[in-house]
Amino acid sequence: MSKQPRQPQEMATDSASVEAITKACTDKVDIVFSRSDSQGAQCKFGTSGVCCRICHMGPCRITVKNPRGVCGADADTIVARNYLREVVGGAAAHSDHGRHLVLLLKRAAEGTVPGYEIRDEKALKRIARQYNIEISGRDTADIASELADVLFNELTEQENTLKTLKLAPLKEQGTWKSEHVEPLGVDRMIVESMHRTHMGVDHDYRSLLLQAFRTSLADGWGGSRIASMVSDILFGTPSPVRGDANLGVLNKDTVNIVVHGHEPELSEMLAVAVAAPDMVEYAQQAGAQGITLAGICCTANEILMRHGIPVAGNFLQQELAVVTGAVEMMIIDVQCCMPSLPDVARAYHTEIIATSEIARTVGAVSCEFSSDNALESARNLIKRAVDNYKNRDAGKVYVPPVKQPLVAGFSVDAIKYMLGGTYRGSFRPLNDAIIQDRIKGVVGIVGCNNPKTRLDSYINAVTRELVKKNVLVLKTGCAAIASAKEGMLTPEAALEIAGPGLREVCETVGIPPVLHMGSCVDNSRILEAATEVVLEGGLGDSIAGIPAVGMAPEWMSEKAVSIGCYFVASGVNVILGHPFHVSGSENVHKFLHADTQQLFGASFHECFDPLEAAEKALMLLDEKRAGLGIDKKAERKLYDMKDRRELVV
Ligand code: SF4
Ligand code: MSK
Repeated sequence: MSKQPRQPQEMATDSASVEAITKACTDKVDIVFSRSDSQGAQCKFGTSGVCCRICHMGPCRITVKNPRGVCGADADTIVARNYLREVVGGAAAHSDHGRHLVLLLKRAAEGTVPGYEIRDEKALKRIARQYNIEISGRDTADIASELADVLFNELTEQENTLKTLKLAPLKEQGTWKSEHVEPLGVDRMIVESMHRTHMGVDHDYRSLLLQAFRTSLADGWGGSRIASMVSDILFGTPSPVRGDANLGVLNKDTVNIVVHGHEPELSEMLAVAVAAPDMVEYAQQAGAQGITLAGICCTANEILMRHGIPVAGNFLQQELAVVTGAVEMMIIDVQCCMPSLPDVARAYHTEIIATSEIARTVGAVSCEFSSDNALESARNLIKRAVDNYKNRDAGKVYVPPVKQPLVAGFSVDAIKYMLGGTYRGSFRPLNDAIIQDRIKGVVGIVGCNNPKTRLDSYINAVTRELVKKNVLVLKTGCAAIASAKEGMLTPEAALEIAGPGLREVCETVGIPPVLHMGSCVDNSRILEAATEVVLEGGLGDSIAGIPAVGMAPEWMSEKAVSIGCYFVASGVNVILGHPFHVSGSENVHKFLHADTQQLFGASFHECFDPLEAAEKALMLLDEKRAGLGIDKKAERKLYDMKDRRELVV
């Protein structure tokens, strides 16, 4: 049974998306929102997690009448197994992304990939030191090569725990050891989890769920952290940069190229190549005013943070960018690229180019990208896009004139610098502001869009509410783009609604109250920031103790499940805007939403309304503040000489 189709205004919040959805209807193009509506009510066995198709005695579905599958597995086992496999999918995606970057680092160090180099030597040395790599008297390539070997080993290590875990506070490291969730090499964890979920292996839901947290730690403190670190070394550590966001960044008078996906390897080269005078001239000869390069999803975040390249939109806007009729080429690589793109593109002149050897899409042109001749590949793609300009049908072009300015690029290094200055970069002002209750705490709002929710509505409502209540908000992924489109990433706009304490701090140090920290793998930067807060002192000795909350309002991907798990395992409570597929097992639900408090000091929480979520986040922050004894306003006491003598120092 189909759901009642929604009107465009019920599908999206921003006017650019509403206009583009309306255009898609006029152009008779099937897009994600219409497909979601026509899917109808979703299968209850799937949404509750009790459908098992792990072996061919099944598929089996658990019901009150049939509480066990053919092999005897009950709902607890089946739900936990399915959940662990979701974490595996997410951890694998992030970590394979990290692997490609480490391979590139190794080849850059060897000098075999022209165009790629170590752009951030300072980051290389800082990170090498963290792994006890000798740096004095050695040249950059030598250090980079050894670091690449160490990081390869983090992926493949068979017997020892990840070295990268050492970047976490000691208390968290101790927790992971005592709860037996310290991960070994990332690949080993992923393979072991697949083995444990094979028919007839691990049947204890607790054991399966602990393995889910262990695998997720291999992602957050392993694969993802490695991806962020190596990106910084190769492409530069992000620092605040201005940009624009929403479909209006596409220019009807230029050739438009949109990059979409996750890996920055090619998009970095495109960012360089697109500015070359001969490329611009080539476009002008074709009758265009120039070339516009823009991004979608996390590729957008990567090149925004390092080059200020504009963002055309987040996850649910990928098809809408094509629907403008003004895109000559969309270049896709891995993760979050919808297989529908070539179908949508057929209604216009857009070429969909798939560049990853592991990600083919029927109907897309496969142009495998090789880092051996990256700049040349990038230039060839740009020329191809320009050549396609003549095929544009002016009658089908409509670019909604909507975009918002933004500031992005808040790596931990950049935040430290903004807070403490060049010579004494530190988190001290932030810690002090939290202790003095000018800032209530920090909330990381991350993750995707999901057509079940009106695009960006939950993300933006909860962000506004938290900023009003003096909460500093850290953002990544498509949630960051949602704020960008709403104008909440400009210091001016957001400060207007910020609570007085937060506003005072932000104005003093010159940061906006909503900080764009990067792409999906950059959620590891949020953990890095939390670690800095702990190391700075005055707020306890563990991430689990600090007033910090994670939130995934409109999430959809397996990566979000893994991210949620490594946040919880790192001591950060996580609020979900819609539930996991685990309601078919009370035990699994309870383990994830309550029992982990005993293990990690944090758990998952479900809030389906954004204002309720904001309230819950404030309550969780207050609980942590009470745990630290900073919940009461310190009374100011004037000491006389007698008091001073009695002070024990
Ligand atoms: Fe059914 Fe067990 Fe096979 Fe799953 S593993 S499909 S529950 S028989
Ligand atoms: S792109 S995983 S939709 S955040 Fe990283 Fe956006 Fe989610 Fe993909």
